[in-house]
Amino acid sequence: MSLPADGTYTRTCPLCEAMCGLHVTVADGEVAKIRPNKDDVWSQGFICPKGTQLGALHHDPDRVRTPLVRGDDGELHEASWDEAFRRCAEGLQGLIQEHGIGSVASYIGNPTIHNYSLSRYVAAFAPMSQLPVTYSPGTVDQWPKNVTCLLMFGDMWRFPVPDVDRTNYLMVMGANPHASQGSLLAAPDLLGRFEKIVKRGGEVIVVDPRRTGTCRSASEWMPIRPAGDAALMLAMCQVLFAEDLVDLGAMDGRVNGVDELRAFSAPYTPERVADATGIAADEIRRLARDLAGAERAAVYGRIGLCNQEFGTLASWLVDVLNILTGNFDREGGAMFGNPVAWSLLNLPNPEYANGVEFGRWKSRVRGAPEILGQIPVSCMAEEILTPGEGQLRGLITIAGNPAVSAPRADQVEEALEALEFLVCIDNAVNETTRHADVILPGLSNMEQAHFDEAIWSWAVRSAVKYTPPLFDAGDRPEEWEILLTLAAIVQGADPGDIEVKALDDLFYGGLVAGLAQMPGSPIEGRDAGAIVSASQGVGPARLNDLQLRTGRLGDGFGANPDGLTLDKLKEHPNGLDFGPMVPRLDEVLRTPSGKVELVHEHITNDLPRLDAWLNRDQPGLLLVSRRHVRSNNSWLHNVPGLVSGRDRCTLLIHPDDAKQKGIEDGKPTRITSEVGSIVAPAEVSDEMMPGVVCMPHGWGHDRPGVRQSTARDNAGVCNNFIAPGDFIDVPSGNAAVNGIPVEIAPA
Ligand SMILES: Nc1nc2c(c(=O)[nH]1)N[C@H]1C(S)=C(S)[C@@H](COP(=O)(O)OP(=O)(O)OC[C@H]3O[C@@H](n4cnc5c(=O)[nH]c(N)nc54)[C@H](O)[C@@H]3O)O[C@H]1N2
Ligand SMILES: Nc1nc2c(c(=O)[nH]1)N[C@H]1C(S)=C(S)[C@@H](COP(=O)(O)OP(=O)(O)OC[C@H]3O[C@@H](n4cnc5c(=O)[nH]c(N)nc54)[C@H](O)[C@@H]3O)O[C@H]1N2
Ligand code: SF4
Ligand SMILES: [Mo]
Repeated sequence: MSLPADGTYTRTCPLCEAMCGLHVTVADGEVAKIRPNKDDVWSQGFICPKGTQLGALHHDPDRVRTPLVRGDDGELHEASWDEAFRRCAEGLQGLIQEHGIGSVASYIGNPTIHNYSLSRYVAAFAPMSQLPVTYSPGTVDQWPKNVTCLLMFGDMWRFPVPDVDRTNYLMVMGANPHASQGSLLAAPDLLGRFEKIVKRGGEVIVVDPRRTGTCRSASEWMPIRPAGDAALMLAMCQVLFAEDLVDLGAMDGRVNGVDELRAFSAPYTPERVADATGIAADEIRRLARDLAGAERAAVYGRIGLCNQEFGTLASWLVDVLNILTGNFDREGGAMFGNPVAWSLLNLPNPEYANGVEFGRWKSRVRGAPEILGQIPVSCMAEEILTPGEGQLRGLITIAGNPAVSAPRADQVEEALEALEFLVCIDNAVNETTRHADVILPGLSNMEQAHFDEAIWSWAVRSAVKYTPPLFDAGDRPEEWEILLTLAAIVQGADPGDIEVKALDDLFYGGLVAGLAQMPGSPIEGRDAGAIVSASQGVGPARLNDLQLRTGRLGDGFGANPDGLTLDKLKEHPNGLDFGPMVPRLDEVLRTPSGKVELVHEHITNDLPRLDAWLNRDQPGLLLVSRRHVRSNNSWLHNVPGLVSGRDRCTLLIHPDDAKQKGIEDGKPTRITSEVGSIVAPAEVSDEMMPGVVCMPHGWGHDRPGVRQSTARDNAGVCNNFIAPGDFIDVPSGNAAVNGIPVEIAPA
């Protein structure tokens, strides 16, 4: 293996949607420092503390570089790739022969979307392996938004994005870019962009039970009781209709359901929802009037609106408000991103060619309906632990850590231990992978290329950039090769006979042929054979080139000779920028009616549940989650530079609540939900609204067998041990990990 020469290299950070440009300086074959790349056309010198630590991640002595296989002694030992794949074949094929293919499932984790190989090749793994069930943290994340975008616009992965650079009024609901750096909203230095809104005389209102760091860059904090958002926004709709403030603007004639919406929202007067939301009626009226009155406005909602009890209603109402106030698909409002390379996620889904259907099958144990092809991840443990026909016995995790990230993580632990066979494609021996029979490590980010597959679809500007690999990975396989090999193994192949290149040709050829025949695809009607033979490279690079060349600025394989190709893009290490978002609803819309569907019964059928919530006695304390800029879900706590300083895994509690419960700052505190209890140090702070307490997720690393020394020393506790698995947003099946009723006491 050759080491990179000393020098400074241009890269893109893969950790979050900000996609920051970096300058990585290498000395003596090691990353010596990482600085922001001021010339990056997209991030222009912005960076956060995580980006500077990618070298530590690459050089992490605990990072798994060689496959690990469980030996007769019960321990994980290094093994050759041949041996590891042979063990996968024995384990998986044995289960499938005896119990059928339904006895094995996959779990596809969050880093997948940020990884050059995985983001493009999970699309190959699913059809080629034919595993019937896929779990993902999507159902603890954005599933409600996927449901509403599919029903309203006809594409579950096409999210309206607030045009933060040109708006004058922004409502930020259930999002904390101070920590997350933006989500389903790609824009580096989002807080700087918020500050500019305020500076140009506009307003940024943060609606959140916690006065987050984002509030410092905003003009106003509007505290809200957890799960109150749907009621708040329905009341805002009621005001808009009652005061004749509805003005569709450019959406006039392009929307179905305005009258139905008027009727649905009529009962939700501000007075009716004030107590439950914790927001006074006149404040709700003010919000509605200001939103309608602003010259350019946008409402933006994120995970606090999704992984809560009314995730679908809330996610829906965000776009409803943008539409009713004439702020949809226009500058300064909510718009669709305009990617230069198309994403596999945005291809038309043939399953919904004749309309969207939910509940086409149900989970075995709980009877949970399939929603968008998945059942809630909170079903996974019970499917493993409940004996009987159809029991789940084998699992393949791909870049995921459900033993920390999923609700009832304690039960997930038990279930992973009970599995007959567990394969993990992962670079760490952590809470999940410590249960594995085989761990197949991917390359580090610096050993592979980078070009975000999907995130540009919800970016505030139309930009594009490519990063080549920096470190040589030797003859270790890339993750797309691992995925194709595993898919073939699941299908019964002998590992010795698997030819990855042939499988890749099969996948690529099939994809291109399918797209050429697919109405509305980027290459509809083109000669598939000609495109395949003119394509270059293998694996994700070939696909990446296709996505770029057949994208809106691509060379179209000859149709537009001056257009972009991956090779041409490589000549621009700082990327290319093609300007801000543009109105493009007509290109994006894929509903059967050809109009935006403002109202859909799958969504509005959930209103009685909201009514029951409005009528019920509000319980005592409610637990919500938070993120921190120096964490990334569960997997950056092994980087010393990111866990130094004071303990971040604390229970935030308002001084009044602390006093009432006898809780002292810094003291161990017991937090108990209906399913369990954990202990964490209290952090008394008036940044919480009274009645709401807050814990970060992603912690709890001191479990036997975890081989992450720094994370073990900074273990924290796992808040998902007390997140009930059956507390969900019904229309999407998404977990509600915010708004959990809890009791608090000194420990
Ligand atoms: N540094 C860092 N960045 C990340 C991540 C990370 O772990 N660390 N994770 C990445 C991932 S996977 C995601 S999905 C994104 C998420 O990105 P964001 O959506 O910005 O997520 P959070 O920072 O958790 O902010 C959610 C906010 O919702 C609030 N909230 C909770 N319940 C409610 C409620 O009922 N109503 C309202 N209005 N607000 C509520 C919380 O108090 C919190 O401030 O971040 C990504 N970026
Ligand atoms: N209580 C609560 N729970 C939550 C949330 C919350 O807000 N509150 N947020 C939810 C959200 S939004 C999400 S996205 C999920 C995250 O849920 P998961 O995706 O299950 O968890 P991560 O912590 O992101 O785990 C990532 C795993 O991928 C591995 N990994 C990292 N990079 C790579 C790579 O390049 N290749 C491979 N093969 N492996 C890699 C890491 O070692 C780790 O094991 O958590 C959810 N859980
Ligand atoms: S904000 Fe931080 S983690 Fe996100 S891409 Fe930029 S440097 Fe990386
Ligand atoms: Mo997420």
